[in-house]
Amino acid sequence: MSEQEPRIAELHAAQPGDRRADFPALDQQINGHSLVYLDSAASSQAPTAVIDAVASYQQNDHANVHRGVHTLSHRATEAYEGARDLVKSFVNASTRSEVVFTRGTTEAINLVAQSFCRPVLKPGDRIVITHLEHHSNIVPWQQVCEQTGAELLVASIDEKGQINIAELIGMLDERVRILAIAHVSNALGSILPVRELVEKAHSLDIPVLIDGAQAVPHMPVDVLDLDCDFYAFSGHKMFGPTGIGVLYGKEARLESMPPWQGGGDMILEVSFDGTTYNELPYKFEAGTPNISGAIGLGAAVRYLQGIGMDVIARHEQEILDYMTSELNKVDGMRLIGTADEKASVQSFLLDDIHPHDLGTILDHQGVAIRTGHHCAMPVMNRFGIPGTARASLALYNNRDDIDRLVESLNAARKIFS
Ligand code: 7TS
Repeated sequence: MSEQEPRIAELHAAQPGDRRADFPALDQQINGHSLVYLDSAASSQAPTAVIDAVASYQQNDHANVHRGVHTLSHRATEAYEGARDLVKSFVNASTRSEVVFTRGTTEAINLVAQSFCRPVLKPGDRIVITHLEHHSNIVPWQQVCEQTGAELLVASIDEKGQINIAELIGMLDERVRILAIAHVSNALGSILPVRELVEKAHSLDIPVLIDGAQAVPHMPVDVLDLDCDFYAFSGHKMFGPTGIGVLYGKEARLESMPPWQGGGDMILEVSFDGTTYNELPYKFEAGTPNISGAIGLGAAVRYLQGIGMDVIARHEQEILDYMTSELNKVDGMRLIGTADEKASVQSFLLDDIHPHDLGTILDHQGVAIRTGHHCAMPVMNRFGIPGTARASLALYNNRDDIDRLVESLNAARKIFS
């Protein structure tokens, strides 16, 4: 064997798709069939590296952070803050103080709505979003508009599920206090031209929040390059634990914001005459944080960096293209979400089979998809449908998974014909 060969073998083993063995939950039978997991947009499975990191912390190092002089507290603090450093490098933030741990994307967006927007919004001000947002990037803005008298403007989408960019840009003027947009739509898979939109918004001094929940697990994300003011994402969609997520915010923006929640850890000094607040990012992390969740998220970041986000994006694009062409061959198929730029998600309807019935039949064959409105009811209204079936991909999916999906869809057609 030449010296080259083991290295080539190693590189080959590192390709996504072959990574199924890293994810113990994928190795099981569901209703007598090997599991095909196509619901990663809702929540992805965790690799052994993440499961072990969380277990090792719980077994050996658990204590509260930032407050103990004893060894376990030091270890817990080091691991928790180490995870912040990993996230910082993963999204290319400028400093670790720009990485705020939250419960997830939802909490991150609520934090911005309540701390960044609410104190300054007044009647006549505007917030701009798009028609394809997840409820998490709609409802917090509706609430803050109700609280302040500001107005919510919604940029429309076309039949393919692409935003009408000219219309959106036309909405941006001196009345707009924030533009809040998804990076990737969870219901349609459309990739939004976020960099271009940030540039346009910034030329009018409008800050931009990007909901990156469906982007971060699937493609390289560089917040410095995007130049966005805020970027939100969730650990459980990127192979980490639930209950942990991140708000990235530009330091100057975060500095200018009052704390959102009060309690331990977010203060420097408390007396009944008044309280002074801690520095960033702790100002926004009141109470004992999700320590094991952050450590698991750090392990997920390490895992993703070990493969490379470029490699993952290329792999998923290939599987997505294959899935699209194979689904198009199924009689009675109607794809919902056919944007030119897409990632990782395909919604569809099959004949007039109710999506829930379809999901149940697929589950009987070991194929896990999500059905319903996907927390994007306005998208469903736009297409005049109550819901869809949705197959969503992650780095561990391969062509065999798509073949199994198509087989089970054809079997479902037979049952209903
Ligand atoms: N934003 C987007 C684009 C999402 O896809 C989701 C979750 C959220 C925000 C909320 O994330 P959380 O972690 O705070 O709950 N999307 C989905 C989904 O598509 N199916 O289940 C959850």
